[in-house]
Amino acid sequence: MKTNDIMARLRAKYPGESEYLQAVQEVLESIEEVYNQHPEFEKAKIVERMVEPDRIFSFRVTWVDDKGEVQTNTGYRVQFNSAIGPYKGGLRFHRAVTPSMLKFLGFEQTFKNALTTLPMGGAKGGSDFDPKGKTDEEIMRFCQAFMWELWQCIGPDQDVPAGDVGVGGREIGYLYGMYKKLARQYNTGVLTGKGATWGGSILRPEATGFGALYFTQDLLHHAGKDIKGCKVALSGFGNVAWGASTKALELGAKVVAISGPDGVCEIPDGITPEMIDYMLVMRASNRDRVEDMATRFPGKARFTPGKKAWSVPCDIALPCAFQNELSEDDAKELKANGCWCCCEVSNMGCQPGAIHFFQHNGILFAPGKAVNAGGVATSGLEMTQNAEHISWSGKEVDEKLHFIMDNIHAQCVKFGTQPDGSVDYVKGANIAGFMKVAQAMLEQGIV
Ligand code: 2IT
Repeated sequence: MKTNDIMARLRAKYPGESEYLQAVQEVLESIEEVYNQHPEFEKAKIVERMVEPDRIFSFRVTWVDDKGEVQTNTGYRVQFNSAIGPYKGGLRFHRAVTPSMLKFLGFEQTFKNALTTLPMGGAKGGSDFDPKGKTDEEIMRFCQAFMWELWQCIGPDQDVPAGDVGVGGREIGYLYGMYKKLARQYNTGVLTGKGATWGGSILRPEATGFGALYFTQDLLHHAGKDIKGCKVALSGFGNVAWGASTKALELGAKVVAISGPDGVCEIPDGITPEMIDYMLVMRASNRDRVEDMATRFPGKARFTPGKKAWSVPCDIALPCAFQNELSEDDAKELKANGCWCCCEVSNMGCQPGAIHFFQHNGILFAPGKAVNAGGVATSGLEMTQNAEHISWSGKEVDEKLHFIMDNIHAQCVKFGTQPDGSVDYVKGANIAGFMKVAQAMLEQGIV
């Protein structure tokens, strides 16, 4: 297998699918050497099969807004790979959603889910629906119309969607309500991220952020460092940023910046629990503005329009928002301001130039598919609870989540340790995830 040849073919076949091509290239570069030591992979054309989604559903979603006007969006579900379990992955509602974006996310999800050690294949879905400025009623009608098309593609042992950007507990509720009506079954295992009183797992909302901080702690310990007293800059103010801030505070770190599409809020004395709670209000408002934090907490949070979180001096950077949100220039600015660690919490949050810069300038870096896997891992735990018709306590879920994150860190160390003793977490995560999926595909024959 030669990465360059495969990439040339994919570029010709899928021109313009930049996010998808970027994600594939990163994985292929990481695994090429190991892959070529396995002639049985080459014979079964594992890579050629793995980079193509199993199937993509695309559908029209028509709904009526509050003014009575008819609106049409496009919905998708990319079922990427089912070698190690039923399709599993979130739904993203965002104006910029394209098939390329969902293909990259489904591809990443396949390896991430393998890292969790739970039996889940990879998928992603969503719509170019823009939640910004929408009312609660509009969100509900859109979710209902979306599920009307999606419901026959999913099922507890077939494909289990969850949340992602623009899809949280509220949206999962509306989606589930409509699913139940159409399927005429109380099939809780069909979606994860449900409310705690109707089949949801305790701690699923916190899990991505908590897991990311457990992983960060492991990475720091491995490097002989401690998170206590560290200054953390993070992007976003949604579900992931909320969970990450909560755990960062609990572990004794200080969150000095959060950000949004409108700019950055600098918080010199560190974020408080009250401010963390307010993130939930900001998310539910659909205003998509981080400036609201500074308006609500004048004197504590200082808003600067047009700036990113990466302009604020910190020890640890945690991208928690969107793909490619941290550029090479941002990486250089972070370093110049004293940052020495970046754990990617968003999927593919760092541009390739930024990762290259971190890795060649002594900055500890770990990729999203390892760092953020606690979210989908806890979705897997939700599926188990649903299948058994039971509900675990927060303590039980947290212990399992922590164990899974420690295990993912250990897999990265196992497959990513370099001759000089340092750990290449990108390589480690990609090889560990790839080997598991590849082996399963091999054992299941040419399908
Ligand atoms: O990117 C992700 O891992 C998620 N959005 C969570 C997916 C899930 O099925 O919980």
